[in-house]
Amino acid sequence: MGTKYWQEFLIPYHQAVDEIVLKFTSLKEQYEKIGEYSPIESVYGRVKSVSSILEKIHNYGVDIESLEENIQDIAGVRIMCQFEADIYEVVELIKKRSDCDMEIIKVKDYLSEAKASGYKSYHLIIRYPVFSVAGNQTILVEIQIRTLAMNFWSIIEHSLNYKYKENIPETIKRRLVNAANAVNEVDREMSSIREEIQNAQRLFGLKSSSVTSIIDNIGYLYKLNQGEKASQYEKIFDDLFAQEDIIQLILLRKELESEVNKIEAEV
Ligand code: 0O2
Repeated sequence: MGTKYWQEFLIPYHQAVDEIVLKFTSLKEQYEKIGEYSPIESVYGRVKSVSSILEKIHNYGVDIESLEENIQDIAGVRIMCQFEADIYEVVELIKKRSDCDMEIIKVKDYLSEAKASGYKSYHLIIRYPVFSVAGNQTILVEIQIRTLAMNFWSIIEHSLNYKYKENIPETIKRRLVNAANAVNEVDREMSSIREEIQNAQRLFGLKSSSVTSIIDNIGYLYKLNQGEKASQYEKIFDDLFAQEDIIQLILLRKELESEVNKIEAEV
């Protein structure tokens, strides 16, 4: 099978990965827009290289005719979360669209039970519809969901696998398991202060959106020839911003919004 075969074969896989990455990234942005905490921290996607596919065909004795059903991670999407609890929220988000575009056909839970290597992650194999130049078809996509800390460990461990071709020396294996335990400890510790961290993140998000709204509305007041009012608000804003008084900034935002609404109604 030549280059052209593989290029054409992989078209729907590239499309699926691009679409799914976009869908999850846009969900993350929507959470941010409405000032809610997002269980999705970042999203990454890749299509398996032809060389890795051939390696798998060789290692597992996969029949080329059944390639699409038997190699289930040709299209792969990885979702990173800040906290372990977020992983389950992301799984729920995917379950909700099971009748729509992401039908879950297999669950591999390496969270409740890590692999012997120390690897932790939650995997879902989904069936995803693709409409490409090749026509309409459904393909399998592997979604890996893990915390940032688990991702850090697994990227390094994976790169060692490349170096040692799965013959990682025992001493390094043991140290990797120790490192995996340390990573779990970090996740546990972070989870125990999850609420405080999330409150701080929410407050920071509110501050940022309030400042944007205040500055926009002061500019708008100038445009509406309300220069005196605008400069009064500007002064109040400068003082509150210097004092880092987030609560008063949020109240100022509300006051300015209703002031602008009132003036617009009068015009
Ligand atoms: P790549 O480069 O990410 O594509 P399979 O591994 O698909 O033959 P299996 O073992 O049933 O079959 O699937 P599993 O265990 O769910 O593994 C699928 C993917 O999970 C792997 O893909 C890795 O990305 C990741 N993974 C699984 N175990 C480990 C591990 O011990 N360490 C790390 N770092 N990642 C792991 P590939 O094809 O190995 O690699």
